[in-house]
Amino acid sequence: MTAAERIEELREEALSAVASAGSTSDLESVRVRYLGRSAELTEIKKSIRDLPPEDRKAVGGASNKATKEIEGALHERLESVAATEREERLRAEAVDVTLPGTPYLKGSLHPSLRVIDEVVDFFVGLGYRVAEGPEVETDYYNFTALNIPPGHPARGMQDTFFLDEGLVLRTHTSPVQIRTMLSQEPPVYVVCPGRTYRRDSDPTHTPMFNQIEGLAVDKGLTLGHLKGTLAAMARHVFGEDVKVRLRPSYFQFVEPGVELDVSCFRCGGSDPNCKVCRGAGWIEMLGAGMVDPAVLTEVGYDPEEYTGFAFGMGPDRMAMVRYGIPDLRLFFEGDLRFLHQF
Ligand code: FA5
Repeated sequence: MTAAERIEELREEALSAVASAGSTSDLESVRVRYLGRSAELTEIKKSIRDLPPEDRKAVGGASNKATKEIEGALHERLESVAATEREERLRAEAVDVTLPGTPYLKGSLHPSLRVIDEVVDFFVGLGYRVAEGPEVETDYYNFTALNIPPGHPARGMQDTFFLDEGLVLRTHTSPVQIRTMLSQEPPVYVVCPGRTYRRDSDPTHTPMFNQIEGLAVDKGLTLGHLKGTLAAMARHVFGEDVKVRLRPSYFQFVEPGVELDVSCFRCGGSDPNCKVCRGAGWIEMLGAGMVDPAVLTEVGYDPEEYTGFAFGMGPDRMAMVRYGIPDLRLFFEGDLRFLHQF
């Protein structure tokens, strides 16, 4: 076979290989095989100089022509194969931006926490400091220092969870009053939110519940200051139009003791069938009073020089009233269907 015939054979082979190549990498293999450094056609070109002079022109011309043709075919085929590959890739990577996104669960603040935040914010705005105390409390702070000595019947009124060795789960946030006064000199202005525990369980009582304690001790504080402060707080939490009233009450660690009612923020007393106040026109909100001089003496404050007022409220009950929730136990069951409503 002459060189020219072999070149023709290689040309045909290469062109048909190009035509049947289905991908850019197939085409690259075809290129290497027919035009690469050790391809047969390349070898033929390199050997031209060893041919007799009269043959050189014909073989040179034929090999150049074949090379150009194969290059042209490769180039053309590459364009169309690359375009197809690009289209396929784009189709595979396509994102339908109109599809709905993955839904995610949004958290929300617990109704009690909303009330706690509002009350605490209000007092912080007045210049009160936030104080905290332990939930496992000693008998001394929970009772004795609050003027409830061992054996006193007032202890029985709070259904206490007793722990070992004189420890209890605190039944109210009032022990934080004592801890605060023992740790600083007057004047004192603190609010103390926290969890409290009693052996109670019915629609308006749960074994764990929140309280917010407040304590102010300074020179010249009176019941008027207490009433004014709590009235402003009630307006902040329940709306500008609410009125407040004090009723006499009894707590061992205050004298006099009072309970504070707020006018029904739903009906203002005008609806005998009101679901919030049950027609009474008033809602009981918290216990309060002037700090008993015996308590001030116990922490080393001079009751001749200082007076104080204290109050303790149940933000869970306040949230029940505000959101019209009939059973307090719902608050602590962690049922998302309930919690997502807030
Ligand atoms: C006290 O606990 C007093 N320490 C409050 C106080 C502080 C009076 C300072 C004077 C001076 P009482 O037992 O009434 O008071 O509870 C206060 C509030 O806690 C109640 O009005 C109620 O809202 C809430 N509370 C009491 N027991 C429960 C319970 N088991 N579940 C939910 N809330 C409760």
